[in-house]
Amino acid sequence: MKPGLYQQFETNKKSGKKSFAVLIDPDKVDNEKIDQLVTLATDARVDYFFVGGSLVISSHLDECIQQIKANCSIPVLLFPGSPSQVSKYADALLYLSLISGRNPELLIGQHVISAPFVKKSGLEIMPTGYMVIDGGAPTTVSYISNATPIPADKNEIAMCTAMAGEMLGMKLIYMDAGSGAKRPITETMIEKVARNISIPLIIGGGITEPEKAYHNCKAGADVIVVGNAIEKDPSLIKEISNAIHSVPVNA
Ligand code: 1GP
Repeated sequence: MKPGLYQQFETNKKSGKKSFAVLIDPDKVDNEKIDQLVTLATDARVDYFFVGGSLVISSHLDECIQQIKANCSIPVLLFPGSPSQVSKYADALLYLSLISGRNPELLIGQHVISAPFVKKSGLEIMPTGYMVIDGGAPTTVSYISNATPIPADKNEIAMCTAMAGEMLGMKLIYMDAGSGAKRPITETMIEKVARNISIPLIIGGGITEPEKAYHNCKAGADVIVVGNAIEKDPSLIKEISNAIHSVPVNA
C-alpha cells in the first residue's frame, strides 16, 4: 500500500495543477501493448494509469497491473466496473458509487458485498461519486448500470448531484460520458460543477483531442481520463499530456 495518493490529488487541486490519467482496459491490451503504453506514458509524464472496464472478461487484471508496475513508477488506480475488479497490486481504488443513477446495487449494494474483500486488499480507498452524463449514444456503462444518465444539457442536475455527493462524504467526483462517447461533457457543465464543489473533479468519456482536454481543464476539471482514443492512436498520449500540463497553474 502506498498512502498519500489522495493527498496528491488535493494538493494538485489547491495549486491548480492539472493531471492526465490514461485508462487501460485489461480486455483490450496484450503484454506488448502494455509495454508500448507504459513507455509512451513515461515519456509524456502521464500522472496516473486508471485500470478497469465495464466488463473485464479476461482474468489477467493482476498480471496487467503487475506488468505496468514493473516497468514504471506511474501510480495505478483501479477504476472497477464490478466488485470483482480489485487487485492488491494497484496503488489505490476509486471506490465508485453511481450517484447519478437510482440503482441501489451500484449506490451501495455491491459495496456491502465487497467491503471485507476491499478492506483486506490494503489498497488506498478513494470514495468517488460517479456520475454518468449522456454522451449521445448508449455506452457500455449506461447499459450495464441500468441507470439513466444525466441529460447532457442539465447542468443544474449535475451540479446538485455533485454537491450532494460531496456533502455525503465523497472525496472525488468523476463525471463520465462513457467510453467512446460521441459527445464528451460540455465545458458549461464542467464549469457549473467545478464552481460548486471543493473536492477534485475527474472528467472522462469521448475525449479525443488535446484541445478538448485543455478546455476541460480550464473549465475546472482536475484530472482528465482518456482511454478509447489512445487505444486507437497511442501517439495521442504525448499531445494530450502536453496540452493538459500546459494549463497555467492557478489559472
Ligand atoms: C470511460 O472516462 C472513461 O469510462 C474514458 O472514456 O474511453 O472515451 O476515453 P474514453
